[in-house]
Amino acid sequence: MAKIKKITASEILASGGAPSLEVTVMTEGGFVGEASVSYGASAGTREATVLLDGDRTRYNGKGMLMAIKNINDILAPAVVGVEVTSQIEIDEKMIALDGTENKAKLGGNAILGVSMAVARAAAAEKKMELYEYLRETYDLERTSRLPKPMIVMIEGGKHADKTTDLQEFCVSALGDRTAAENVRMEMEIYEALKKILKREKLSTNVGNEGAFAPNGIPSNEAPLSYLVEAMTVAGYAPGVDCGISLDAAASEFLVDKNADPKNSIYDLRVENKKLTSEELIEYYAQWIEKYPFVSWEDMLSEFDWESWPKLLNKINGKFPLIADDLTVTNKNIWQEAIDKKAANAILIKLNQAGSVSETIDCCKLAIENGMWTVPSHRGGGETNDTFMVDLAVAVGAEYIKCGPTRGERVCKYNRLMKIEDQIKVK
Ligand code: 2PG
Ligand code: MG
Repeated sequence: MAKIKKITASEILASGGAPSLEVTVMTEGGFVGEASVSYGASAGTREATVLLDGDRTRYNGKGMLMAIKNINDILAPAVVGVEVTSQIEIDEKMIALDGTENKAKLGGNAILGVSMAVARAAAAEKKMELYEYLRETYDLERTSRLPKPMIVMIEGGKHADKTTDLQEFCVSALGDRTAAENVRMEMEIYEALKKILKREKLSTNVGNEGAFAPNGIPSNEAPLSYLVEAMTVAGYAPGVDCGISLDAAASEFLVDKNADPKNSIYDLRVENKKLTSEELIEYYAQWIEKYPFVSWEDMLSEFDWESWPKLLNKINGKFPLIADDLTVTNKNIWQEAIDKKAANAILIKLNQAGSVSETIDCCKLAIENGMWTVPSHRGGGETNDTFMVDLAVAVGAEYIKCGPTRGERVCKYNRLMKIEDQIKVK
């Protein structure tokens, strides 16, 4: 095959207006792979490090020149000359060069950028679509099922000002429509929701992820009834055609991250309530029978390990409990969560893991356990890269989570629909 000839990296702007990284890999045969890296606003503490310059005179310290230097001086010399299709070997080499638990030395952003761009260059070299190449490289089972959209419709928490405490209220498609029909359904619901928010005299401005972020929303429960109404008004049956997925991102409303997790207190600012873990579980539990849920995510903080199994029990198999900040796309932590029966589905973010191989290893663990994988966008700095969609198709993910508007979000659904068209033609 072909060896890697050249690697370049540069700063680009991510959706939040701060820099991210774009990496280009070129093979000796002249094939090119380009990738850019996203990062979160409500990041889990155990995620792979996003190496930032810290130089306050550039981008308020958020520049990525150090990560670029690490690519140029350390990663590129190690990877240039290696067969471009040796993805696993290349990832292992980069992880070893870093040598830390969380990629603190070279930066998860630097390693992941190279890892993704190598995969794209190899797919180009082999004249394969990225999802096909990933399937082949990681020996993933071929499934004809495409992931369904889990679209953030209302956002709060750290993704917007003065809205809900819970971070995301999503509509998730159900049933067996095509990807294009699922996308259409979701966007019709989004339009219906806009009218409902206007009627409620709430703003239809959007937050980080392009979802509505209405100020002065009366409670954390209000969006649930707005979503059910929007589904009905748009002509879809709640619980049949689509349902609700929540991501509380509860670590963000935990009062004291350093307190003993046994004494966790959660501050629901919108309702002026401070709740213990037990009380928070009861607060959520009232909603279980009332609304058509498809999944819940990070309803408790990433430190509150003891409470997760209690919530999972409470849900009692009605829908999956997804771990995001708790497991940070880390295979070992995910194994621990499975063993402790803390969660039974996992959110997947390439930049939490920091390499393509580790991300797919983590997905494989979910697949082996018959559990959902949900590849996701990031709230803080998303880019126009659509790798997460090809990843979702390759691993046979149940859903992809992303926002409903803004170019860096809709490109994900556009890629999904394109893949569907390609599959139809084949
Ligand atoms: C999440 C994500 C994406 P962030 O918590 O699931 O929606 O947010 O990227 O800010 O961590
Ligand atoms: Mg989350």
